[in-house]
Amino acid sequence: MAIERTFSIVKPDATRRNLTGAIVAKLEQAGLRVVAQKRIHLTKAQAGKFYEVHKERPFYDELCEFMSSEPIVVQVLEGENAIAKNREVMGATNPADADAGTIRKEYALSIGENSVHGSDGPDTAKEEIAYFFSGLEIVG
Ligand code: DAT
Ligand code: MG
Repeated sequence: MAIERTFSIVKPDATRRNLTGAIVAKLEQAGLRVVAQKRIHLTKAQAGKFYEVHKERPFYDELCEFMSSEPIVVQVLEGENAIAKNREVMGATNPADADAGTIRKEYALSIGENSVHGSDGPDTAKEEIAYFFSGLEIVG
């Protein structure tokens, strides 16, 4: 398996509780390298564009409100099989279903306030990285 890059977010519920370092530690322990990282505060419109794929879902408005409520930390992660590995360390969307030891099992507050985002495939990883980072900001 080749070295891959994926896109990750430490969400507002986690930045608010000072969990950025704890989450990065779990990502690093899983063999993922942080090759770009910055703290930003999205507008609701920017969050809406990022989550556009979910715009017909009943939770879309609440999701965009939440993601723009407080600062987030956006990251590019690199490693072997990085997309699947990151999804594994994150755990299931609903923390009630997440495996022990995953980020969401340990830190998520609810299905909505679930501490982290991770790209779900190679195409979305590429798009999401390009939405937040320029090539010069990614240092592998
Ligand atoms: P994931 O973040 O695991 O890729 P997703 O892409 O299906 O999950 O959904 C994006 C985000 O939307 C998710 O992290 C939290 C929110 N969400 C998903 N399902 C929800 C629901 N049933 N109620 C409230 N928020 C939900
Ligand atoms: Mg998703």
